[in-house]
Amino acid sequence: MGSKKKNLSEHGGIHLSGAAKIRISIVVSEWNRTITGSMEAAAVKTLTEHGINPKNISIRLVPGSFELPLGAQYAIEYLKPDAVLCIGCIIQGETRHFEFISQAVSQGIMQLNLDYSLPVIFGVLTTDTVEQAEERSGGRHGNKGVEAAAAALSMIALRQNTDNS
Ligand code: DLZ
Repeated sequence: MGSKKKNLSEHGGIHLSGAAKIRISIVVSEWNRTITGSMEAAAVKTLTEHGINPKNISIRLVPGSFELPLGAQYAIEYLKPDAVLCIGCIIQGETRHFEFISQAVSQGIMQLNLDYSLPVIFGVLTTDTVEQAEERSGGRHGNKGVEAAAAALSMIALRQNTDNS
C-alpha cells in the first residue's frame, strides 16, 4: 500500500539553517538488533548527508522498544538535543505483547513531543513478520531509519522557519 508521496525517504526539500550546530539524539532498541542496527546506520548517514556533525549525534541503547520513551526523556533532559529519533522494531508474535508495547510506545513518544515541544520521532517498525521488518530496514520498502532522520530534520527546519516568520 506504500505510495511515493508517503515515503519520507525522498527528502530533497529540507531547508535547514546552521546544520553543523544541530544536536541529535538517537535512542535505539536492542530488541531485534540486526534490524534496529540497519535503521540506526541509515539514520546517521542521512543526518550527516544533511550537514549534521557526527560529533553532535549521540546514540544510546535501551533494552526494548517499551523503554524508548524513557530513554528519549533522559536524552532530552541530559543532552539537550534539537530532536530525538526513537528507533525500534516490534514484531507481531503469538502474544498480545505486540499491541501493548506498540500502543505504549507510540503514546509515550507523542507525549514527549508535546510536553517538551521537541521533535521526538517515531522510528519504530511494527510488522507481522521479520521479513516485513527486513524489507523496511534496507530492503525493497526502503529504510525507516532514513525516514526518521528526514522527519527530524524537517521538524527542526519547520521550527526555524516558524521562529523567523
Ligand atoms: C517483551 C518484548 C516482546 C515480546 N517483543 C518485543 C519486540 O518485538 N520488539 C521490542 O522492541 N521489544 C520487545 N519486547 C521487549 C519490551 O520492549 C521490553 O523491553 C520488555 O518488556 C522490558 O520492559
